[in-house]
Order: sequence, then structure tokens, then C-alpha cells
Amino acid sequence: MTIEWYPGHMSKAHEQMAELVRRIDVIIEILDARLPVSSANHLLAELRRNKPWVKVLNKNDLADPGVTKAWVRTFEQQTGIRALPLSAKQHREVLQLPKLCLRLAPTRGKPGRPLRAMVVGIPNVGKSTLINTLAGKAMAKVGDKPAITTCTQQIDLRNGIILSDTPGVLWPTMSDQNAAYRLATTGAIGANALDYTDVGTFAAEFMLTRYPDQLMARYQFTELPEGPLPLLEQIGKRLGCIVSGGGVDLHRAAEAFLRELRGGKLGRVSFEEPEPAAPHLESSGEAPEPEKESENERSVNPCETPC
Ligand SMILES: Nc1nc2c(ncn2[C@@H]2O[C@H](COP(=O)(O)OP(=O)(O)OP(=O)(O)O)[C@@H](O)[C@H]2O)c(=O)[nH]1
Ligand SMILES: [Mg+2]
Repeated sequence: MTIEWYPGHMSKAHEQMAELVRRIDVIIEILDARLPVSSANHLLAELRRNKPWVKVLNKNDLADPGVTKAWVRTFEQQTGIRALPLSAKQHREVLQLPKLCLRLAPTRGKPGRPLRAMVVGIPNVGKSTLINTLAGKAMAKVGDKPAITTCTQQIDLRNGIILSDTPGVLWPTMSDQNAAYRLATTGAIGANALDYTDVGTFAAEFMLTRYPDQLMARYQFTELPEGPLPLLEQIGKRLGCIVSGGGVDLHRAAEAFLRELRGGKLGRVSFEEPEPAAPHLESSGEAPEPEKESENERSVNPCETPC
């Protein structure tokens, strides 16, 4: 199934961004650290007006650490761009952002001369979460599905910085369907615009190729299923996605697998690497990092991971 998703509010948000960029000092683009190319807004380069541009690689807690380091080096080689990997939920990490913005616009952030920044990015990438962490309270609505924010909102951090939280935007046509499937895998595309079995199959194929050890560790396989559909079936069995008669419900299995992948249950995963892939980008091949949850929660139990 071809993925296209451009609800009406996104077109309006693009227009507002073009207008807003005139009045701000710094652009803060939130990328998904797991897919910094597919999550980048290619229209932003045209809108930019030479404003300083920070690329935040968010959800770094879910991305392959070696790959993120390589992305930071790649971005920092581009003129006028600064790259900052972080997790929007981590206050200590997020605090680096206002400091960096003030360095990029040194005449701002003073009484009567606030620094204004526009926070932009694809849906569900963590824009509102980041703003809330910076504000120290829930100023913007947050949710675990795309298109939570549909109107631009200004938030005064009361430290000389005013941020604009903008709706997540994609683009009118998804000409690169591989990128669209990566976006769907990580949760940036509305559920009504995708087929879970298709996206789950895409993600299963990727994991088999790129992070087989992490699959083995999570689902306690003794040997890897051969191909994405057998893999989804095995995962469906382990997660209890069974229809009456005993067969696997592939749709529910794919949905449950994607939920686990998005939530980091399969360890830290990056879907895109800078080109050309250098030896230092090779995956560590390590099993998933221990999560901050109990052993019981980690074990694959249909009751605890409802399908
Ligand atoms: N693991 C992890 N989850 C995050 C991080 N940042 C945000 N999230 C989660 O991602 C989901 C989306 O967060 P939002 O802040 O609503 O994303 P948004 O970019 O504002 O989304 P829209 O308003 O829909 O465009 C929420 O479930 C957040 O808890 C992060 O750094 N790490
Ligand atoms: Mg939002």
C-alpha cells in the first residue's frame, strides 16, 4: 500500500511557518535520531532566511548510539547548522538547547529582547515534550500518536526565550516510499493512512537484516525465522495474537511488534546511517540494553504485552 498522509492542518502549518520564520531568531528542527534524513523537513531549507538552525536529534535514547554520533559529525560539517542529540524527556540533556540558542543569537535573551525560536518537525517526534521539559511543566499537549498539536502555540519560558510549538508536518507527496515506511515504522504517520501488516513486514525485514541479535534476545528465539512473515507469525505466537482456531492474527501481530519496536523493547535501533557507511558505524551487535523495568516486564508474556 502506498503511504500518503497530508491532513489539512499541515498545509496551513507550512504557511504559518513561512510567516513565522521572519520573526524568529533561531530555527529548532526536531529530527528523529533513528531516521534523521526521512524525518527532516526538506521545505525548511527554502523557508530558512539564513536563520541559525539547530538540528535536535531527539529520541536518542531509542537510537543506536554509534550511528547517532556519526550523524552529529555529518551535520556539524554543514555550514550554519548545529546538531544536538538528546532525549526530550531528560531535563539535564534538554538544558543544553537554550544555551546553544543563546550562543547562536548573542544579542537576544536579554530584558526586552527575548530570543524567539520556532520548534518544527514531523508529527510525533517530540516537539511538545521538549517544550514541556524546558518549561518545567505541561504547557503543550503531548500524546503517543501523530498530529496531537494542530495549531501553533507560543510558550514563554520566562528565561528570556519564547518558543513556538508548531504542528508536526509532512509533505504533500511521499515520493520516497522507503522513507514513508520508515516514518510509519517509528509512528509519524496516522494509523488511518497505513496498513499495519505492510509496515510490520517492512520493519521485520529491516530488523532481520540489521539487528538480528536484538530480535533473538527479545523474543528468545533459538534460531531466526526465515523472512519477515514467518518472523511476524512467531512474534504473534509469543505475544498471544491468536485468532479462534489457533492461527496467528498477522494484523495484530504487526501492530504489537511495531509497538514494541517504537517503545525500545528491541533495544536501540537506527533506521538510517550517513553515507557512505564507514566501519565505525557498524552496529555493536549487542543485545538490547537493560531497560528500566523489572525482569517480569521484560519477559514476553501475552498478558503483559497485550496484542
Ligand atoms: N523514548 C522517547 N519518547 C519520547 C521522546 N520525546 C517524546 N517522546 C514521546 O513521543 C510521543 C510524541 O511526543 P509529542 O511531544 O506529543 O510529539 P510532537 O512532535 O509534539 O507531536 P505532534 O504534536 O503530533 O506533531 C509521546 O509519547 C512522547 O512521550 C524521547 O526523547 N524519547
Ligand atoms: Mg505537539
